[in-house]
Amino acid sequence: MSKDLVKAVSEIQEDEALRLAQEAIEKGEDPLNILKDCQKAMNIVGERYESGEYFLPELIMSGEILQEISDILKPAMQAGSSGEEGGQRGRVVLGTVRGDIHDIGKDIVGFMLDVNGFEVHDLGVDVPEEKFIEAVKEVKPQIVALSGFLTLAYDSMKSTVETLKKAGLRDEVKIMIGGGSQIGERVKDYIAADAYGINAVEAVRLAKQWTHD
Ligand code: B12
Repeated sequence: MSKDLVKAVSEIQEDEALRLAQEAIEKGEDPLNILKDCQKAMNIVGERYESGEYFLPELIMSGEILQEISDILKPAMQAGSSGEEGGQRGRVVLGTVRGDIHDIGKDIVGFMLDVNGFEVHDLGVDVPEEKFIEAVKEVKPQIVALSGFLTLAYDSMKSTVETLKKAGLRDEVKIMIGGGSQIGERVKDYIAADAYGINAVEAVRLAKQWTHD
């Protein structure tokens, strides 16, 4: 779709990126398509960071731009949602796992679940295993959603699932994982989660599938 938006975000042109996102929303573009462009741009930023062309400041700035774009997109995402409110569909405990502080993707997942009728308990970032256990005991969710972008997050996800198992809570919940682009069937099996989701739309689809009567 918008090559311009991909270029503006990936080249860290904040004003231009925000202007293009706003313009696209005003033209009635699907916010999820705009998010896809942002994902492409973030992959480019990631590649440039890996190759040494970009450094930490660019990574930070790109994150800030994306945060601002997702704020622009939220009203339109809400308008396109099921309209259910108040956690009628079920409860979700969500968090970015221990050692990982990436939260933009997690926040979009939390927002989308919320506007689709789920009660979302967001534990934040760098969440230790014990905090997930406490929340599961307290909230009694049907679903635990683990987010992580770093490769090392997979081990934290695995030990979170193991800790739930030890606490006798594993069979009380369905567990979904998501975040980094490498997440797939193999990672899901390694972690012993129930499913992985590539994006927030998939997170909502899985959550609905697991909670419908
Ligand atoms: C922005 C960014 C940052 C920002 C994060 C800001 C923030 N508030 O989140 C900052 C600058 C803080 C950062 C820090 C670091 N980062 Co960083 N970062 C990125 C970058 C460029 C974009 C990530 C992002 O936000 N994408 C935008 C989201 C919205 O897009 P999305 O992934 O499509 O989102 C969907 C899915 O994630 C999914 N989803 C997310 N969670 C969940 C959960 C469930 C249950 C489900 C179903 C779905 C789901 O739904 C989302 C919405 O549709 C990526 C590169 C990349 N290609 O992703 C690197 C990247 C993830 N970072 C990387 C690295 C190395 C780091 C640092 C170690 C750098 C450093 N030397 O300090 C630190 C780590 C700090 C830590 N302990 O976590 C590497 C990781 C490499 C690896 N394999 O481990 C990457 C891949 C860059 C690279 N190619 O080298 N980073």
